[in-house]
Amino acid sequence: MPDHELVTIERFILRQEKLHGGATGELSDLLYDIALAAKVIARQVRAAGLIDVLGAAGNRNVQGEDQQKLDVIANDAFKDTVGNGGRVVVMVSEEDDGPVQATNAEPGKYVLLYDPLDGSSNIDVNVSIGTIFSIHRRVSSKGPGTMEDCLQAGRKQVAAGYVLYGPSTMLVYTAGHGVHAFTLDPNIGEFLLTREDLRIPARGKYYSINESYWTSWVDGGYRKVVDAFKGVTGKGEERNARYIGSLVADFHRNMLTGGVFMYPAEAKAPKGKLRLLYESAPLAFVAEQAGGAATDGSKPILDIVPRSLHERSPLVIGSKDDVEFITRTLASGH
Ligand code: AHM
Ligand code: MG
Repeated sequence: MPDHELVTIERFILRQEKLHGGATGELSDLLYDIALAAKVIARQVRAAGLIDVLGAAGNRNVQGEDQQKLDVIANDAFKDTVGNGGRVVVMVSEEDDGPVQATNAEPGKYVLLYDPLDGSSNIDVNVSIGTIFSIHRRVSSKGPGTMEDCLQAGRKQVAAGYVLYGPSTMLVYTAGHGVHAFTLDPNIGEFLLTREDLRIPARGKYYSINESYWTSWVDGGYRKVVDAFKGVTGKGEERNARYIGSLVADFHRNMLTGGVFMYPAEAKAPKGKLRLLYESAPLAFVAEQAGGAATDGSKPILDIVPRSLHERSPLVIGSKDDVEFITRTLASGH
């Protein structure tokens, strides 16, 4: 791409479709719809301190209207854009108990699984938050989407990505041909290509883990890992620490600088905290496409076959060498 060429996400997706062939354009349309939802959410997030979107849902504002929490607003933005865009048959959201069927008379062939606004503890304190999305092809042949459509292994994803609402809004996605990043230019309202074929460094600069769970990690091997990263073991594995507590922000930083994020099982969350279908699996697809790796501690995240919509899994994700080091350390006993 010449230095001065401005490539919008629409143009880029169209080019990718031509390059990789066989596409009907439906996936491209779905990705545009997701980009539109991201713009709607970004607009709300930007105004979060100004309008009554902060705080708990269920309150009434002075006009007597129901106030909505930002994550409810974000979920609705997806339903309004993607839910009736004609490309999906069914959607699964962190915010909804069960699957939500598309509202079109003729639904599309894709399944969308998403976390509309992740990092809830950071929403009210003006710290970066994100959206995560995962796309599968439906496996049922007709009618409403089924549980079988929703419960597919991560390896079967056709596309996945995230949106980071930080100092600028970024959308990062893969459709199985590398990872590409776009930055929202708020003046023209377009996502512009800013990084093509993003690669995560093999060895990271940072490790990210909530160390306050140190005594309650179910697998004590994580204490060995963190000791190594702190230099306690003296084996040259020292890293710097960064933990925002916003998965998308922690993951994105590690993607750019190299690093590894861990959320192990702990006493109060025996399968970890993060949800497989719309948090761990999509980021695992992005990580692998960028040359990184993701595991639950013993097997690749993308190989796990989910049994329920909101299933959780431990997560170790990021730079390949670091994920391998952690897997080896966990396997070596302690
Ligand atoms: P959420 O889906 O309720 O927002 O929780 C997920 C978030 C992640 O963004 C983050 O990595 C994690 O929770 C932080 O959890 P903890 O505060 O236990 O470290
Ligand atoms: Mg979440």
